[in-house]
Formats: sequence, structure tokens, C-alpha cells
Amino acid sequence: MKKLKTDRGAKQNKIETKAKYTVALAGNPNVGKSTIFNNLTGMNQHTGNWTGKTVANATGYFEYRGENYQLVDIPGTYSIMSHSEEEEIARNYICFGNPDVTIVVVDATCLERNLNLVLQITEITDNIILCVNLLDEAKKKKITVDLEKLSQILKIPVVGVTARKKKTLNELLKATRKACEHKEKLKTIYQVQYEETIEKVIRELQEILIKQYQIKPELARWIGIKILDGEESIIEEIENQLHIDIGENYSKKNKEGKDDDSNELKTIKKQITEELKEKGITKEIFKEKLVTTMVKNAEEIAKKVCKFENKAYAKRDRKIDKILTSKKYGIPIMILFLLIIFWITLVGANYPSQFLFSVFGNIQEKLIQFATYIHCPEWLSNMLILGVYQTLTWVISVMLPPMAIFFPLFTILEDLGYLPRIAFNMDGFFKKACCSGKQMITMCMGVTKWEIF
Ligand SMILES: Nc1nc2c(ncn2[C@@H]2O[C@H](COP(=O)(O)OP(=O)(O)OP(=O)(O)O)[C@@H](O)[C@H]2O)c(=O)[nH]1
Ligand SMILES: [Mg+2]
Repeated sequence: MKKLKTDRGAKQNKIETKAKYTVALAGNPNVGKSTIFNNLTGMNQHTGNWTGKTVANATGYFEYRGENYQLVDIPGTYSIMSHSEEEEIARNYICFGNPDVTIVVVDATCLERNLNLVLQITEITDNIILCVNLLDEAKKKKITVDLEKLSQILKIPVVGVTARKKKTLNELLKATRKACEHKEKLKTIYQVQYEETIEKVIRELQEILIKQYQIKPELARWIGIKILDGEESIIEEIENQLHIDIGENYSKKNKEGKDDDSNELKTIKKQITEELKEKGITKEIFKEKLVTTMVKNAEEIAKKVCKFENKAYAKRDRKIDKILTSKKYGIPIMILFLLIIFWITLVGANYPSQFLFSVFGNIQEKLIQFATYIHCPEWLSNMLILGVYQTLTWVISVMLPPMAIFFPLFTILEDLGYLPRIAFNMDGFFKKACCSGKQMITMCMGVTKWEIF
């Protein structure tokens, strides 16, 4: 076993030094990115059925048909507009990581919501593969996704997988290889078209960016949109990563406090902002229009490619969801569920605990008898039996049963998809303490561990 591990480590190192291509795994939280990552690299990234498990980029390596690839597992994010640290890590890698190919993983059972991020990424790069995961779940819910049609609409390769089954990833590997080796795109991929007033100003900025900074047209379009969108953290990142002088910060940092007003980009930006304001499009309205158009596009595409054979199933799901996350019943149901779990864990664990105590106690008596029989010195038998053996068996008797009950119960809740609902219910309260509702899950685990002790 040890040798096998060493062999695998040595093989990984060899691939690592020779990796020719870098492939990124991006997507919404909880869509199976880390499951794909683990299956391809043989590594063991944390996976589980709630959002936000991966919080930093993880790198692994794999070999396919004689070529070595570096694979980067990015934290899940709903949007390029980051709201948390892990979303910022994801955004920075998607925007500036410069991988050879970005695989965007989506959940086949809720394609419409996932397409929002896909459309945002198509604004940044055209070397994308769309990986539609959880096809087994979609089949159960009688949802079909027309992958070919989706590929025709978005003009990018689309593959369907069930990440838990390793052999289904072969198509993804094939597509990745093809995309890495033929990077020059002949087709222009799908781009969200905004209303003409917005398109016109985006084009103006795009032309200047291409002329002044020699940036690729599609990236220039995205930067143009972000300049007008005016989200500070992303503008700062564009300035730092691409050395483009957009706001006051760049001038301060790079030109010793001198604000360069002769910069054509800034002049046009000012003019455009004024022009839009005169037309009643403030920064907030501009943002809203971008988001609404994006959501509408995702909705239209999803409508064209998704078929729900069992509408009652989706309706029932939504009904249950409404109850579990409603203001009136959400929290009482959650408290009830948690109390039941804690009760089963604490009361139920007493029986196996007592059983283990009596079994280990009997063995202890036999061990003492044996020590006396072989005339073992008292200090040695006390140290080994009352010191090592008794402490160890007490810990096992107290700790093992509650853990063996709590974790499977929690896994059932996880598989039923209830944990994200708990996070949603608690998000408002946790936000008041500058935290996220997701922390409720770790807090529940913590409470149980504390109760066990
Ligand atoms: N049924 C089924 N479940 C899957 C499949 N792929 C992943 N899962 C499950 O989906 C859950 C989420 O998978 P992860 O790989 O952790 O998802 P992720 O995208 O890395 O999530 P974050 O790190 O939170 O962004 C886990 O419980 C997986 O076991 C699949 O093809 N079918
Ligand atoms: Mg993950």
C-alpha cells in the first residue's frame, strides 16, 4: 500500500513537471467540480452536498493520451460579481488565471440558474467547454437537456457527464484535449446582447481599449462593461492584472499621485457616464439592466433546451422548498429536525456506549487476571491496563457511538438537500454578525461534538 502511494506520488510529480496545458474547473457551488477533479487527478478534495466546500484553488495533474494536464479546482461562485472571499478567488482565476481551457460545470437539474454564470464567462473567454453534470439526477427527475442544441446555441463544446461515474468523464477528456490543441476559434461564441444604448457605449470603450492597450476584442468588450458597471474591486483587479489605467487608484499607485487626465479612456468614460445619466441610466440602473438581460437570456436558452416530462415532480419539489424555507415554518421545522437528530444521537448513543463499556470492562478484568498470573510488576500492569487500555476504551465507548449515529444522520440530511435550506434560513441572522448562513452547518456539527464531550 505504501509503495503504491509512493508510486502514485512519483507519477504525479513527473506529470507536474511536464504539464503542457492548464485546465480550470469553474461553476456554481455544489455542481460536482471537486468530484470531477478527484476522479481525474486521483486526489481527495472535500466534496459534500452543500455549497461552499472548496474555498481555495486546488491544483492537481492528470494524463490523457500521452499529454499531461494541470487541473485547477476553483471555489464555486454564482456570479463574477464576487460577494465573499472564495467568490473573489474564483472570479480572479476565471478572469485573470489565463488557463488554456475553462470547463464550466453546470447542474442539469437547474440549468437555467447555472447558465447565468456561463453567460458571464462567455464574455471573458471563448475557450470554454460546458460540462452538464448530474445527468443521473436529471433522469430521476425526468428532465432532459438537449446537449447538441445547447452547443449550437452557445457555439461551444457541450458534454454531458455523471461525475460520480468515472467512465462518463471520457467525453469530457476528449473535448478538453481538442480544445487545448485547437485554441484558435473560428466561430464567435454566444454573447449576451444588451439594449442598443448600452451596446453603443460598450463598443466605444471596446474600440479605445483595443487601440490603446492592444487587448483582444472579446476581453476589451468585457472590460468595457466592467468599467461602466463600476464595481470597485473588479476594476482594481483589472488595473493590477492588466495594467490599464481606469480609476484614480491606478494613477495614485503607479504615477506617484498624479492623476492622468490626458488618458483617452478616462475622458471617454466620463463622457459616457454623463451621457447615460442624461438618458436616465444611473450606475444602479445600468447594473440592473445588465443583470436582467443576462437572466432573460439564460431563461430563453434553458427553455429551448430543457424538457420537464414530470412537471408535477418539479411542482412538488418547489412546494416542499417553499415550506422548508418559509418565514413561518422554516425555522420551527429546522429546530425540530435538529432536536430529533440531537436526541437520537445523545439518547440513542447511551445503549451502544453501555454495551461497549461492559465488553471492554470484562476484557479489562481478564487482562488484570492475566497480569497477576504472569507475575507482571504492579507498576507495569497499572500503566498498561489502567493507564493505556482503560483510557483508550473509555474514549472509544463515549465517542464512537454518538459519532456513528450523528454523521450518518447528517449525511441523510445532506443527501436530501436539507443542509442548504438550513443555510438559507439562517443567512439573515448570521449576516447580522457579518457571517454567512453556511456557517450554521459547521456550527451544528460543533454543538454535537461539544455535547458528546
Ligand atoms: N447523483 C450525483 N451526485 C453527484 C454527481 N456529481 C457530484 N455529485 C454530488 O454532488 C455533491 C457536490 O459535489 P462537489 O464535487 O463537492 O461540488 P463542488 O462543485 O465542488 O461544490 P463547491 O466546492 O461547494 O463549489 C456531492 O455530494 C457529490 O457527491 C453526479 O454526477 N451525480
Ligand atoms: Mg468543490
